Amino acid sequence: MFVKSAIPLLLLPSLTSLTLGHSFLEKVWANGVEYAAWDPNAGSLGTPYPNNIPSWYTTNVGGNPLKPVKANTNDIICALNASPANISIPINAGSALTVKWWQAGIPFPTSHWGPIIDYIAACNGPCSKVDPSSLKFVKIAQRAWIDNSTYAEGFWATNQMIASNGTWAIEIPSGLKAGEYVVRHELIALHVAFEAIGKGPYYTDGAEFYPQCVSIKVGGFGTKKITGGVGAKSLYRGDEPGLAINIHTTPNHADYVSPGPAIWWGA
Ligand SMILES: [Cu+2]
Repeated sequence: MFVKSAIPLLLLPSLTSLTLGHSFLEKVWANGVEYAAWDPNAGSLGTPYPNNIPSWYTTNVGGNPLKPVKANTNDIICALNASPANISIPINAGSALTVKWWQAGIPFPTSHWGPIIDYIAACNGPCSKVDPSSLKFVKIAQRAWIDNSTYAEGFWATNQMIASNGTWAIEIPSGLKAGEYVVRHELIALHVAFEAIGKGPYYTDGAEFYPQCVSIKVGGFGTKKITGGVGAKSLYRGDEPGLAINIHTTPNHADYVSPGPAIWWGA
């Protein structure tokens, strides 16, 4: 009994540092304008959600991951207890929405090898009023394994984002029809993805999902309309080949297949 109660105390320092090592968006850039992003840590200390931030509200203190068990819950849409941003920032179709991940002095842990995937969904009206579970997402970009350098697991998109000081550029599809959209930008960490091997869908452990949403407003005269998207709760099960995988056996993952749907025709 005494031994058992001592274990959580011994684990506490390492769990605390892991929590601080996860991440969320610090800044966003669109059409040359810099915006602050929502800081859930400040929120937990009483800072109210501002009215001039394009990244969605969440209560995800510490920027913690979602596990496969959450892949069919509302939290997978735009992070824990997310609700829409109050503003949608102007951006030209065909230009980049750039985001920056940052928490506690680093972008993200280098040990969290994995893909970076971007989705977009039409709000069909103001994104500030949208019901998150009504959003139908299409995939507009994905980058996963890059080469066999640097680590025993190879060099992945998350490593590239870290090497770029936490920044990542998301190209908004050229010719996209004018309107408001939610960009769902996501890191997936695979360092413990092996835990889900052979466990079936929505297992408690396995790959880690870090979704972040940003509301944008596209102008112009584009004609590409989003059709055929899926709700975020239908993107992943956790037992796909790209999510139930041991990445520690080789630095060569040239055969890696990113999870989720195919890239949208209009991207
Ligand atoms: Cu982690």
